[in-house]
Amino acid sequence: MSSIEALGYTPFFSAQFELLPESHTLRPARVSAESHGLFQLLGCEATLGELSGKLRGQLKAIQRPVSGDWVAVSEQGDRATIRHVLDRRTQLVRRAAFSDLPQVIAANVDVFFIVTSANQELNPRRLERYLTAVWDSGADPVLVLNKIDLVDDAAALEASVRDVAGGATIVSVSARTGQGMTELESLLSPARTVSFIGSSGVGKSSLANRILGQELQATQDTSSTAKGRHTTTRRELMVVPGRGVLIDTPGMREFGIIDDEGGLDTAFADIAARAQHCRFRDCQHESEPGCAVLAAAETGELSPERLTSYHKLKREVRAAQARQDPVLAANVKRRWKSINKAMRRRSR
Ligand SMILES: Nc1nc2c(ncn2[C@@H]2O[C@H](COP(=O)(O)OP(=O)(O)O)[C@@H](O)[C@H]2O)c(=O)[nH]1
Ligand SMILES: [Mg+2]
Ligand SMILES: [Zn+2]
Repeated sequence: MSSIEALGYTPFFSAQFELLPESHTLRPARVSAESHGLFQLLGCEATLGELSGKLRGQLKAIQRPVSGDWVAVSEQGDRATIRHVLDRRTQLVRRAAFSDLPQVIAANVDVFFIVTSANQELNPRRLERYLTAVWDSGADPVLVLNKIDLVDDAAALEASVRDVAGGATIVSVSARTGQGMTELESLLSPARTVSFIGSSGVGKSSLANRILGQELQATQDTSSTAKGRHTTTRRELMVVPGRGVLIDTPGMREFGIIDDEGGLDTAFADIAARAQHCRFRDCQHESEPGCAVLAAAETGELSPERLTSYHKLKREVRAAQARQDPVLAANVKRRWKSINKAMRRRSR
């Protein structure tokens, strides 16, 4: 495997690159971090790049390169000019806390490890939110329950999130003792990009460090309080030799759902499956007669909290769509991909 392939340069990207009219004068590179309009690059000679003037004028905010993006650059020594941003295979989008605008957290991630801390109260509602966003992104989610060294019954904990997880794999680990790390690491593979998301202090950087086998990421010891302190200041992309690519994201206080309904229907595949038996095709499962979803909530087959959470996220998606940037319409393809995934899962 060449070094650029080890960075995750698959035919999806090389095919796009080779179709660029001036591809013989350019090189592919992967963005590992971004700060104030300067992009850290891997895979080419230059280590830092800037957008070409033309791109600066053309790109919508959501199209600007982020950690994980593949770009085509021309180089002048250690500096590069980014001439093209290759189409993303996946993108994780959230609604930014203050501006309300869509913000891409990471691009071209294959698997998101959604990390929660086993000792803080596990919040199923937050997990549903992350799962929705990850299914929307086009990547696969894995639920990671970290810090199991601090709990007595890890199996009970896993059982408590199984309904919420749906089709997602659940892995219990401890970044401190290394317990469960073999299972987590078995999900890595060369040329595949994985990333950790979750609230601050759940142990994302500690897990990344474990995998890398060295202290590349800043973590901070915060004594015995459940809440660790936020120490990651920017996203970073790292190659784990022979085992793929890893992107660490900063902790996010809020994760506003912005995007399609495909992710929601995948994260709530249990509700989507029942909805097929509602009397009305466009049933909103609020108060309609013959609603199979409400019936399931009444019998306790479906937890009322989960239904409430579904409604809440759905409203959030609607509100976001009403303000939506037209560029997001490009996500239609990904939405169908994730709906198809849900269908496959349901029919299994
Ligand atoms: N007991 C215990 N503490 C952990 C574990 N993983 C991380 N921590 C601690 O939790 C705090 C936050 O970890 P960090 O990796 O910086 O979290 P991040 O904000 O998600 O990147 C630090 O004090 C870590 O030492 C674990 O598995 N067990
Ligand atoms: Mg961190
Ligand atoms: Zn219904």
